[in-house]
Amino acid sequence: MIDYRSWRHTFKLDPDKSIDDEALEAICESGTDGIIVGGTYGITFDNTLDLMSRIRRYAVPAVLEISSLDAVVPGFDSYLIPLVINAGDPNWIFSPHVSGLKAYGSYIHWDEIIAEGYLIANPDAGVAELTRARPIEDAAEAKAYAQVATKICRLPIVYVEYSGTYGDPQIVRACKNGADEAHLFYGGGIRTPQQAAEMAAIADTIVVGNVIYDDLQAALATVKAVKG
Ligand code: 1GP
Repeated sequence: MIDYRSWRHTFKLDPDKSIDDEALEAICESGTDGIIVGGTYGITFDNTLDLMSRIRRYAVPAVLEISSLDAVVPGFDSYLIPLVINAGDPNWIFSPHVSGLKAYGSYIHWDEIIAEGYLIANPDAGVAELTRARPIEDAAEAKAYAQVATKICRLPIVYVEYSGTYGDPQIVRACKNGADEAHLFYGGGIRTPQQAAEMAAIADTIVVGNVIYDDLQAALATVKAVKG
């Protein structure tokens, strides 16, 4: 299993978005701790396999965050399995997991599987629409969600997902308090070194996504901001 607890910075690459070889090399050789492959829409076996094989030219650890049962590609170092803890559509809590285990259960290497309590904090994100995520009322509620994930469900990771917009540090801090010893990922809207440093001071690991495709140099600058 990958040592995600030592990760401070990751890039998230979306199989549905194109990235040329030069940009991919810069991302993989940037000094980031790991690459997460994942996305919400348009994820297929073929585009996931293609991206994985291109990332595999580099030594950086690569994990797949599974969002579609049609796109479970062997060959990653580990597999992140999200449980959407504020999903308004209950089918998003366990149904896909049951289907996945029925289909692939006998092939699973359990030491490669890492479950994450996924808290969707940006109501405008595609994944919020897909899962009909319940809005988070305030910091106390955010902390309670993190406690549900880590104290009740005993999940090792809480992932605060603000995908597409920069989050509220108070909400992220409340999640960190609730998560206690569990590991906190933060992702969403990081575009500058200052934002990277601010969220990395609260969360254990930050995830940088969209800016890779809009402004590669800005994306690369977030690594140094976190890892020095
Ligand atoms: C998305 O949390 C990641 O799943 C990163 O968010 O794309 O907004 O950087 P951004």
